[in-house]
Amino acid sequence: MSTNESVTNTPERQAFYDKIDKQNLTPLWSVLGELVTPEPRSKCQPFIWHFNGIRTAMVEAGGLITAKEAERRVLILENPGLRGESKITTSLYAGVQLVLPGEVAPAHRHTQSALRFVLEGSGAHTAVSGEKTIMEYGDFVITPQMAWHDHGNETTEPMFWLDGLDIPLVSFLDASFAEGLGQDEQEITRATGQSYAEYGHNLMPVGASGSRHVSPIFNYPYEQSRTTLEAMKKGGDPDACHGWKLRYTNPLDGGYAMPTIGTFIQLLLAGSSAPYRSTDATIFTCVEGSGSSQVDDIVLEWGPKDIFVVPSWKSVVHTPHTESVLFSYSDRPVQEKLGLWRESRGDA
Ligand code: GTQ
Repeated sequence: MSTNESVTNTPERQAFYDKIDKQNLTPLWSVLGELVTPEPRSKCQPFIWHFNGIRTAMVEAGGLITAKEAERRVLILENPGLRGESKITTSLYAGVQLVLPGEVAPAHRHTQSALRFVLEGSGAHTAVSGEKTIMEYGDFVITPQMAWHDHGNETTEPMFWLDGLDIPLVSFLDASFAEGLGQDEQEITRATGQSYAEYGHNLMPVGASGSRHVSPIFNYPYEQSRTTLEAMKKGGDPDACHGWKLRYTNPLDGGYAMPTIGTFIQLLLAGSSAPYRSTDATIFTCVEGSGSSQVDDIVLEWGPKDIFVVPSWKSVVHTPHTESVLFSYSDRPVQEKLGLWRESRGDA
């Protein structure tokens, strides 16, 4: 199919366009080339936020507003190509949240799904559907859609984490519902760690009938992820593009842990990976190590807790300076469900 970039205008055509405009009609041939592009054409840009800069701003925010007043004290990471839209990629949101010692972020729930990836602090908690989980560096925590959740910090250190939500996806579909509980903290009805005890060890309660949309595990501890990566490293050669890369799964069906957001953790050795691109724009954060990632001709230099974006269909080459661990998330489960996801390895 031709991609109709430039249909010439004539006075007759323009007069026709102006006339039908009053009927809320518009000619496809003027816009076809922009609508149906030969390849993804995204406003999303490759970009990196260094944690130090975010942290300084967050600490300043901590002096300006409490978690309670803000409801969530978060600074949104806005992609420079998508300013004003509260998006880090076209379909996903990212923010960094701070909960100071003694604070509570009050209980609410919404149709948007959230992930937390812990960047700094140890021992603060989030409560989800009646169960608390204690959060440690590198833990991946899920807040399923419409699950009541509140966050608290009973430690003496501030707690920072990366929030990843499907806010743009849900608003694209006009499917946002939200409500507050009307009290700071929800009632706790289950023991801390209960979900992981029941579902996190290759066993599950017989007759379990949880939602298959989302994993019944809501904290995937880093200690476990790291151990698995190390075992993979001992067990075989790395993938040329990804090193040793793991997908977080829902133990009920082996699918993604969350319905709308795919989450991954990978171990890369020093040296350059083979070029890779895929249609799921991906948000990365470095857990251990340091290095650079080249996206087209832009070089993003990262160290621990830095957060960077690789847009859809842009080729990326990772070059860790030392052995490194990256956590990442994207809308891949959605694209796969819709038959849209594509990847290409190497220079193809
Ligand atoms: O912690 O519930 O970054 O509702 C944005 C919206 C965090 C949360 C965000 C939210 C939350």
